[in-house]
Amino acid sequence: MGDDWGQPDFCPKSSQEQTIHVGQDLLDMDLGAVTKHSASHAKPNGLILQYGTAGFRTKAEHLDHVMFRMGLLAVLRSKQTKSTIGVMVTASHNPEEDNGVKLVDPLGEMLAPSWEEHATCLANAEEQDMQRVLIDISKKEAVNLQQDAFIVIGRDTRSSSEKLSQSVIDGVTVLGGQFHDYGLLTTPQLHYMVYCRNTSGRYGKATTEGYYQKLSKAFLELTKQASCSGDEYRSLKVDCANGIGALKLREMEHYFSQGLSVQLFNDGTKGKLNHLCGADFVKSHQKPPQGMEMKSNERCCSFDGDADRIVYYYHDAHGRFHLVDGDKIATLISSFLKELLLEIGESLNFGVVQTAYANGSSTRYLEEVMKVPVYCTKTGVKHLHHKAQEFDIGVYFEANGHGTALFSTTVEMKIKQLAEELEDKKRKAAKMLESIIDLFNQAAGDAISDMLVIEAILALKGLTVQQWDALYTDLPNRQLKVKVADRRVISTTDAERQAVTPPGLQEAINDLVKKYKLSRAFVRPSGTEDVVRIYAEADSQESADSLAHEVSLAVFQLAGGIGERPQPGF
Ligand code: NG1
Ligand code: ZN
Repeated sequence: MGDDWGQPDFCPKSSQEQTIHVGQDLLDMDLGAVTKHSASHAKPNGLILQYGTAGFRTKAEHLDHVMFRMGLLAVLRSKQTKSTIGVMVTASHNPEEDNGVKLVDPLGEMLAPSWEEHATCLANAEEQDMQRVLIDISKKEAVNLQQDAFIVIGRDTRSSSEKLSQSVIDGVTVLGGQFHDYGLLTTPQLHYMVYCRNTSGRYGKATTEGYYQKLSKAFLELTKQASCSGDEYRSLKVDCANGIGALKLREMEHYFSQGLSVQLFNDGTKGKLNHLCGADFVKSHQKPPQGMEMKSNERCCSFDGDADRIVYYYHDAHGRFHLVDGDKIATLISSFLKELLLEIGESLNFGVVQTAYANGSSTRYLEEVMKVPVYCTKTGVKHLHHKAQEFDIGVYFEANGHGTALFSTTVEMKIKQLAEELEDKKRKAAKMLESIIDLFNQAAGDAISDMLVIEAILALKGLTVQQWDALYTDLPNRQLKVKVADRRVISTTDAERQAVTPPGLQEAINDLVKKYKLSRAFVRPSGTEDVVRIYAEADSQESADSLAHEVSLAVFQLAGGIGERPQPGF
């Protein structure tokens, strides 16, 4: 997303020129009250925001009106779907000064694309157009305004989050919606709550207690089957990015402490949120977070600021840092699930979903060694999630550590049945599968749930982090950012692997890629920052760095770079 100051060009203009005929049910919406309350959540003049990869995200001080309006929108969405809708106030791995908001759809999924457009429209409407936009949305989506609405709200630990979530509540109540404010939650916990509430508790109990119990029970069921019980496998250092993950992991740890002991770092007691720590820092700088004491070969992991991403890492005996990212997590999980399926003699439709950022070695390993079909989607978990839903079992991960596994209802039922019917080794495998299904957060990628899944698999397989890391060797890679006047000049195709505009850019990238061995490069406009992202990989770090730099120069030149020309060196 990122922000912009100028004229909105997102909303259809047609209805501005039309006379609006308002039906009686639309008048049931207390538009007068909306206007009155909206005035106390005024939109900064000329500010334009877009509902991007992860909702709205920008400086917290610019978000009050967006929060109020997302409260309104959540009520309309809830009325339309006749379901509970979630609103999460967070800016994930962004700096402490930022904040953001996203809506969670009935099955814990990201908001449907047509509603993302409504969100953008509503957020950018001038005060005098608010009523019209609300009526437009209600008409277009055939919202029955008589329907009840229920909204659940969660927030991260940012100092701005509490006040902003109050603005959401203001929006919800002014349209007559009921709500439950969970207060501090990780993003995936809020997704879980929404999912539980809309499936009449079948997925679990919609409380933090219910979440802790469901996951811990599944984790302990699994790990009690592990033959190696040495401490070596059962303690883990966790960098919590000074965020919500620390609070929630503290609350939860005694539920699973029989199976795993966690040592928390960057727990928010001193450091600043996401500053020199957290999953995003570790992944993008390829170095350990500040404030973590790492001994050689010790297994460590980092959450991001809202605990929906996780990456692992360790120092080897020579002090070299090794990152074990989302691609390796997907590989570990896939191989474990495939083994269990083989054991119980079931061949199911199994697929792995990645994005263009997945390391080339991981794709090759999955396809050629593990013989698993791999699919590539656009960046942003909603794309991966939707693709993964097409399979009986779909595992999806972004390289940055955001992901989970999804199991179709039919598969879940079948596994439950097999766990009762089968005997001996097969029964054991089916039981394990049953527990691991419960351990995944199927509503969204979840650092806590993924951590427990990984820890269980490592314990069951008797694998060290080094052995896991040795599954394949990552191709050296580099990610860079370039500032341009308007990043929308870059459009892409083929799951963002090819640039369509500006003219000449893809040709330039193709020529540069040809200069290096085992190389690949692509560029795309970020959905969360006002930058163009560059990705390059090649046979050596030097080549990957050099290719990334050359591509960034091409972007700077052909896509309207601003500020200083990109310099070599990192
Ligand atoms: P953008 O800023 O669109 O690249 C980043 C991540 C996404 C996703 C979103 C939401 C990379 C390269 N991009 O999106 O994968 O996680 O943030 O948090 O990691
Ligand atoms: Zn996050």
